[in-house]
Amino acid sequence: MRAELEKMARRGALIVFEGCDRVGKSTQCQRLVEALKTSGRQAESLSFPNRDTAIGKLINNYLNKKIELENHSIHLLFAANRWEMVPQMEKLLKSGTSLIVDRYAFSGVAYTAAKKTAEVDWCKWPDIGLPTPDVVFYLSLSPEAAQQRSMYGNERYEKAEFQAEVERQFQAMKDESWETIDASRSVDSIHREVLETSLRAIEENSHKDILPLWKREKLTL
Ligand code: Z5A
Ligand code: MG
Repeated sequence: MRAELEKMARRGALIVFEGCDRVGKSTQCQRLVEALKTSGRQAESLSFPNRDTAIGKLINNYLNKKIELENHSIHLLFAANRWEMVPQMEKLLKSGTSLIVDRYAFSGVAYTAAKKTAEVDWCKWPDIGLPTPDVVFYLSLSPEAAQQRSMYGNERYEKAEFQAEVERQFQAMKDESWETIDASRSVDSIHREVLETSLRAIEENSHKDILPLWKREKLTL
């Protein structure tokens, strides 16, 4: 009976993949969800921007250069696109489903801050209070290597110089929940490392509260 109750109270882990363009985030998200499901665990994937919602469609048009939006405005839309998914995310996590998330608030900050039109703390503000990830896999790859990968260069931010600044912004946000992964390795080799760390994160966090992201008092505004 007690074991049964404990099992019911277990929450899923929030696992995020971050990094510059074409570093292999979506590939690894897909592999991880498949592996977790195959092992009998509950897992779902989620990606940001979520281009299916009304806000996401606006973001998609911006990324595909069909519309222009002022830098602060598009930043707030990316944040709104995450907030609109929070009720569903919390429901799934509480029900014991781990969420494998392809880009999150860190992308939001890194890409806007790289434009140099808004301060980092201003960029963080709209995402304060989102569920904090249990682990962030930061896939690291040189812009030159990323450019060799297919489909690079079609969307708004896919320029090597800009990507180098985005990388600097990501590096400045790292904390103890981040695992830096050398993304120049094979898909299988990265997957093995990611799976091992994810299984540990699922186990270690299953009875912990989901904390809010970023501390308001640490921001200087
Ligand atoms: N953005 C923002 O500004 N603010 C925000 O808040 C958020 C996002 C959330 C669209 O994101 C843009 O939105 C993005 C940031 C900005 N910038 N731009 N442009 P997106 O996530 O939708 O972008 P995407 O089109 O999916 O690209 P991506 O995510 O950068 O790619 P990826 O997911 O990292 O890579 P992949 O699709 O898994 O792999 C790329 C290719 O490499 C593919 O052919 C794979 O087969 C290959 N690959 C993957 N792994 C390997 C390894 N290990 N070796 C060799 N080849 C590999
Ligand atoms: Mg992707």
